[in-house]
Amino acid sequence: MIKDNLEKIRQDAVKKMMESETMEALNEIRVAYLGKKGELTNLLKSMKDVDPKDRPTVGKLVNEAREELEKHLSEAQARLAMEKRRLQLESEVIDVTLPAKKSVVGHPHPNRVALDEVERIFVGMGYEVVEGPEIEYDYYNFEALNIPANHPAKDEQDTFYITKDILLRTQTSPVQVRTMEKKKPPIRVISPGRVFRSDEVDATHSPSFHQIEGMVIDKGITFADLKGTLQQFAKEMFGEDTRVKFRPHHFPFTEPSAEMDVSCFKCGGKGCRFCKNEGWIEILGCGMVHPKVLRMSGIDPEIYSGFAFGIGLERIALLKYEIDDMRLLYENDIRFLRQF
Ligand code: 2U9
Repeated sequence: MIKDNLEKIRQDAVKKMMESETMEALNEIRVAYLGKKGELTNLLKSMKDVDPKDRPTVGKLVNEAREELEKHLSEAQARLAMEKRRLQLESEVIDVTLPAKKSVVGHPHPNRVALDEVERIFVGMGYEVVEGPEIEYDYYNFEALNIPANHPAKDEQDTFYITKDILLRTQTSPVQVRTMEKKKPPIRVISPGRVFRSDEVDATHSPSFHQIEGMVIDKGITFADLKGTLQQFAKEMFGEDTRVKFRPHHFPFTEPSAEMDVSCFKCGGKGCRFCKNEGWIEILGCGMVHPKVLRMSGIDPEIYSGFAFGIGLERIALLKYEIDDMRLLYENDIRFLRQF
């Protein structure tokens, strides 16, 4: 009787193991037949009903059945593991003949392209590129530059103040002031960077834009050095035939001060739509560093003199690449950027 039961259990278990399709199902079969409360264990418990003289034989048969089931179990486990691996490999198959996906790469911003060009020109003349903080003390942004307390630029409507003494720099000049405090002349630096002014956004204004300022301090520097340097810059930046013209101007930090125009690089100076028929395009402001500015930063104006200039980077980029709205420079639409 028990032998018949055993044979039936063995046959059923082997059949189920061979037919099992998942590891989970196989595990359930293992528990059902070989587990603590499984069929084979139950059968052993019923040994008490077997005639004692038959018990060794029956016990041996049960053990043999257990060994056989365990063998089938591990075979089924190996079969299912292989099947799982096969399905995984099948799903991960790569068709190496398919064309590769195009990776989306960015493009240098027109500001970056223009700045690279300006830096290349001045580094070529022996200038060092220096940078400084965008959050500045009122002292470095205004006072050290001879901008008095009642100057319109200091108005809260034009400058972003963080506290009474701390602000977002409105120009990169503080970098040159810090350079003068640290280094002895000769000094030849350009300082590109982001500046902030409380302006409404339109085609030519933004509350955050970029400047490149430059400064040279040494013994015997004159306005002729300023003119020669900026003329050479204009030629390299806008073409060998470019002419320059200086108009008197006023800045608190330079004396004398000027604005520099370049001959229109579209029409050569004859007058066109691009230069609004003027033949000239305003490019930068400049001047001889004010003696008070030199003295405040620890440089003796009786021994040294220097010139400085300031260029609006966006203005240069807009002109050079004939872009008519500054807002396009801040949208970072890759279709726009790719044109430059
Ligand atoms: C120090 C002394 C003098 C920097 C200068 C200008 C003239 C100038 C404008 C250009 C366009 C600002 O972005 S813009 O609106 N800048 O016209 N900047 S001279 O003079 C300095 C700088 C530092 C110590």
